[in-house]
Amino acid sequence: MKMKTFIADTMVEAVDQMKQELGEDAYVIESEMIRTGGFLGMFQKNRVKIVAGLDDVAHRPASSRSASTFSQENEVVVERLTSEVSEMKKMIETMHVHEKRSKYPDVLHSQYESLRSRGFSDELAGVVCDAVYGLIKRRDVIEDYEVVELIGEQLFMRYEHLPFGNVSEEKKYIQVVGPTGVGKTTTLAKIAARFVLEKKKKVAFMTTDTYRIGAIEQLKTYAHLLQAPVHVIYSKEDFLRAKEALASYDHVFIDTAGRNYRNKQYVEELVQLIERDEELVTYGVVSLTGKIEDIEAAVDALKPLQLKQFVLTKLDETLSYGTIFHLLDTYEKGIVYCTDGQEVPEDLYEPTLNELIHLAIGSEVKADES
Ligand SMILES: Nc1nc2c(ncn2[C@@H]2O[C@H](COP(=O)(O)OP(=O)(O)OP(=O)(O)O)[C@@H](O)[C@H]2O)c(=O)[nH]1
Ligand SMILES: [Mg+2]
Repeated sequence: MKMKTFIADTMVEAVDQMKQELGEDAYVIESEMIRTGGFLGMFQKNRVKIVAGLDDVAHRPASSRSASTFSQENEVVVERLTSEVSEMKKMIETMHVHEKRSKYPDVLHSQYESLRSRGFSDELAGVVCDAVYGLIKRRDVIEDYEVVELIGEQLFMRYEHLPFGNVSEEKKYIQVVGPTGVGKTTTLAKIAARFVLEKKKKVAFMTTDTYRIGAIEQLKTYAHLLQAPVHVIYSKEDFLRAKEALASYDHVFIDTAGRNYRNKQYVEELVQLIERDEELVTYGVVSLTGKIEDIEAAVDALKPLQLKQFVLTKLDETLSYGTIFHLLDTYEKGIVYCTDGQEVPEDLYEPTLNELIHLAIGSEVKADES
């Protein structure tokens, strides 16, 4: 490699000199401003100094490098540049997110991160923290607990119009639907037991789960403890007959099979089997241990069943409580029950919004007196 230094009044002149002397392949390795001339340090002039370089390979006559060597070299360069550009894009995106959130003071930023770690989406955590930021930005000092309380208040205001608890006691038929293994049968047994033990109701069961081996036996075990009859429904006619037979009962709890409801046919079968009327209420059962995308896909598929509210299960197995608020945001339906264990009927409760917020952020909301 050949190297040479050029000094000129401007960068453009220095580069011109370099190209005249070393040719078009020469390039600038480094450049700096220097001061030259003058007298005793006075009247000095700013000039540009560049160190130019010229690779030996560029000196060789073109014929000595084959076309294929050129194209191979070009490919390597293009590949390197593409990967560098994509790295830079990623860095810029990360910087954007960071810049967006770092507008928060530290005390709020750490709560934003805490919401994210509990399963709140970027978007929801951002909306809530933006609102809190609006409230605190003129304050010089703010404590952690105050920020947490303000977040709680924001969540409360956002969802207070939705129904929490308040199972539809006026409905005779109470149906649960949801993906496989979320806890439908166990939860139905818990609810039915509460109706018998606390509300002194006369209850019965129906099940459309004729797919899973042992499903009917599982329900019969619970029904036996409550001395309640179980009707197995294979067809719409079975359903109508069972309805007649159970005319004198206060409530009939309808269990359904857990299936991959992304398959529309399964949803249609269920719609056909259990005739919808004013006396029927359907609750969607969602396990909080599920991935949010899977939960959304299942709930979307269940739309024809007109879910009234959600039952949230397995709260004892996760800390991802952000999923609860994601559901409230996306579907605008409240939560009728939560379950937090396998014990029937103990591990079931009708939540208030305040309790759910407390679970998620560890703060009570003063505004909620309910
Ligand atoms: N830890 C925990 N386990 C639960 C809870 N609710 C249900 N389970 C357990 O989850 C498992 C599945 O419960 P099931 O009631 O059979 O679920 P399912 O939705 O009826 O299942 P399929 O009918 O097969 O779709 C059982 O072992 C239950 O004991 C809960 O709140 N917490
Ligand atoms: Mg079941």
